[in-house]
Amino acid sequence: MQLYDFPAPTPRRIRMFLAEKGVEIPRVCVDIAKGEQFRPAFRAINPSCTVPALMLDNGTVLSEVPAIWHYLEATYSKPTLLGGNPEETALILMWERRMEFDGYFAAAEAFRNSVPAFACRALTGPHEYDQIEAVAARGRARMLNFYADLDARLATVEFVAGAAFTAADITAIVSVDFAQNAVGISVPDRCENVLRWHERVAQRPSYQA
Ligand SMILES: N[C@@H](CCC(=O)N[C@@H](CS)C(=O)NCC(=O)O)C(=O)O
Repeated sequence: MQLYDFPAPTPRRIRMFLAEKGVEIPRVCVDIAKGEQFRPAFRAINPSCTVPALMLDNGTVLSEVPAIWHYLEATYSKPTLLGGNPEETALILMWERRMEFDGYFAAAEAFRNSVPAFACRALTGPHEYDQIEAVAARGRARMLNFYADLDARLATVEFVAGAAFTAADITAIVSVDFAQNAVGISVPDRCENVLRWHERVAQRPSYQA
């Protein structure tokens, strides 16, 4: 197995997942800052031109974070990050998807529609799309709503999907860090539950992945 990787938010979701499981697999850096994702050698591996991608020993390539997570969870079952029974798994998937849709995509809208380096590349992938300033503004507004909604959620539970740390926390913290570091949208001081949760999750060794 090898992981096609880069120090960017989405591959970090896989690195954190692996670190939580205590698993190390060989990594190949695809330098997306230099455009290596568009080179024929990588397109042959992942025509979506994105990282992460996981190549299995038989040559099968998995892209898309949830698909890679499910494979890794089935292969390295402990500790579970996707739940131990159907109800737990469904709840984790529900919360994880909300974190991605409301958090990660909000930060990505704000980032990719405003940074000059992404002119004509407002969406990832092989096709060109113009930036739209109104979408960047909407992404910033959505991110603030995400913080407020996450704060309300974390007022009642310790972790995003309930009592245990799960994949939903990985997507949530990667989204928060992406918004803070790449777009400058910090968690407001009033979102005390988010701040407390962030501090706690940041103490886990996997946070450094
Ligand atoms: N839907 C993909 C998205 C992956 C993605 O957006 N990766 C970014 C890095 S964070 C990327 O490869 N960007 C390449 C580019 O900007 O051209 C997944 O869930 O794995």
